[in-house]
Amino acid sequence: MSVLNYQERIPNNVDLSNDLSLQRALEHWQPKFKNWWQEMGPEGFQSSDVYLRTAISVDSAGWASYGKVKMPEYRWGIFLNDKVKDRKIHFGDNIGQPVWQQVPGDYRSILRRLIVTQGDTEPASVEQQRLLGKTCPSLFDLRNLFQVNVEEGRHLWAMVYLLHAYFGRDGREEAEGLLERYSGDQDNPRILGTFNEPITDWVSFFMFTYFTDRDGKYQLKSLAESSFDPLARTCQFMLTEEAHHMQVGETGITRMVQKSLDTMKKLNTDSIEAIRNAGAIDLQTLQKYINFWFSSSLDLFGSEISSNAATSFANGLKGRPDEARYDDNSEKDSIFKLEGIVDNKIIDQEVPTRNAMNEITRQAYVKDCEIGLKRWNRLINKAGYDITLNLPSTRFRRNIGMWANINTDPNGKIISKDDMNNNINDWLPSNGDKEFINSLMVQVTDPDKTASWIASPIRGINNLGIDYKYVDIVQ
Ligand code: BYC
Repeated sequence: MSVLNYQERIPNNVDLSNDLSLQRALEHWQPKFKNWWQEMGPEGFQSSDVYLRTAISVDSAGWASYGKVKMPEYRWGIFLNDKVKDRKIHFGDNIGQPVWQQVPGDYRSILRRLIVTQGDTEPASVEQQRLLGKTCPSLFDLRNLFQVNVEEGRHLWAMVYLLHAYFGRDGREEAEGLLERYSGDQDNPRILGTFNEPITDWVSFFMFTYFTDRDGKYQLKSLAESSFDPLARTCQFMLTEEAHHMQVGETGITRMVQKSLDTMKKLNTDSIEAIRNAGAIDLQTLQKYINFWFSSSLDLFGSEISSNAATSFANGLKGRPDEARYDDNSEKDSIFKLEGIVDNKIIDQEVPTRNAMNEITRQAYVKDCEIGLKRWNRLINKAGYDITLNLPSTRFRRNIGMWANINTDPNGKIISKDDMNNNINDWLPSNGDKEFINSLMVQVTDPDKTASWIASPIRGINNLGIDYKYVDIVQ
C-alpha cells in the first residue's frame, strides 16, 4: 500500500518529487486553483474552522483522518489507487493485452475529452453550491456541504494531474480552461447541462447529491474500468470519496420526508397548506424536486444510441460499471433491445450492444436510484399515509437523446405541448414552490438546533454527537 506524502507542497502518492517538470507545472497551476477556490468556493466561510476528513491512505479500510481545518488550507492532493500488477485490458477489442501506462496516440483526443468532461463537473458543482452556507439548516449540514465541496475540489486535482502528466501542452491548456468556464455563465458555461443549473436551496442540494453525484458514481465506475491505467486508478480512489456525497443526499432527503411525516402526524392532516404553514415541506413538493433532478441527471449519460460510446468501449477507454459482472466483455456482435421513438410512436428496436453503452449504464443508475425511493416509501407507509414518491419515466423532460424535446407526462405518456405547458407546474417546482422553499432557507448555526423543514440527523460525524460544533464560524 502506498503512503500519501503530505510533506510536499502538493500532497501525492505518485512520486511527484521525482518528476521535476511535472511538479513545476502543477505548482504553477496550484495558486490558480487556490484563487479560484477563494473567488468561486463557499462564500463567507474561508476563515472558519471546519471539521473535515482528509485522505491519509488509499486503503479503503482506514483512509481518512478528521480534524478542524480552514478550507483554503485543506491539503488537496493527487491520490491514485495502487497499481495492480500485470493488469490486463478486460473489455473491448484488445482484451488480454497489458493496460496502458501512457496514452496511445490514436486515442489521445477522445481520452482527453473524457477527462476534461469529467474534470469540468467537479469545480462546477462547487460553483453551483457556493452560496448555500448562508442558509444552512444546521452546523452538521454545513460541514457536510463543505466536505463535499473540498472533495470535489480534490477530484478536479485528480483530472488536472492526468492532463498535466499525460497530455503535454494541450493538457496544460485544458487544465487552465477548467478554471475559466463557470457554471451558468452565458458565454463560457460548464460542459454538461446539469452543471449549469443553479443550486440555491438545500432541497436542490440534497437532490443533487442523491441524483447527480450518483451519475458521478456510474461515470467514475465506467472510467475506473479504463485500459488507460492512471485514469482507472484515479477514478477508483475518487469513488471512495464519492460514497459520502451520495449518503449526504440520501440522508438529507430521508430527513425531509421524516419531518413532513412528523408534521402530518402532529397536525393530524395531510393538507399541503397546513404542512407548509408549520414550516415543513409537503411530499408533493419533494416529488417535484425529484422529477427535476432525476430527469436532469439522466441526460448526463448521453444519447441512448451513441457511436462515441461504442468507440470508447471498443477501444477499451470506457467500460460498463462493474464490467467483470458481464459474461461478454467484447460485445462485438451482440445486440441490445431498447425502446425507440419514430414519428411520435414508441417502437421496439435492436441496436449493436456497443452503441447502447450509455443506455446500459443509465439503466443500472436508475435501478440504484430506486433504492432510496423504496426506503422513503417504506417510511411513508409505516407512518400510515397512502402517498408514494416515484421516479418519473426516463422519457420525461429529456434534453439529450431520442426523448429530447418530446413532451411526455411523468409516466412517460406522450402528450401535446399544450398539455405539457398546462401541467408543468404540477410536475416540476413552480415559481410559487421555489418561493416557498426559499422562504424556509434561514441559516441555523446553534449546534443544538436544526431548521424547521428537516429532521435532525440521527448520528454525527466520526462518532461525534449531532450537537458537536462542526464549524467554528468566523465572519
Ligand atoms: N449535456 O453520443 P453522445 C460527476 C454531448 S458527474 C451537454 O450522446 P457521448 C459529478 C457529448 O459530449 C459525471 N452535452 O454521448 C457529480 C457529445 O458532444 P460532441 C461526469 C452532452 O459522447 C456531482 C454529443 O452530446 N462525468 O462526476 O457518449 C458533482 C453527443 O454525445 C450531454 C462524465 O460525464 C449533456 N448532458 O457522451 C460533481 C464522464 N450528453 O463530442 C461531479 C465523461 C452528451 O459531439 N464524459 N453531450 O461535441 C462522458 O463519458 C461522455 O462525454 C458523456 C456522454 C457522458 C457526456
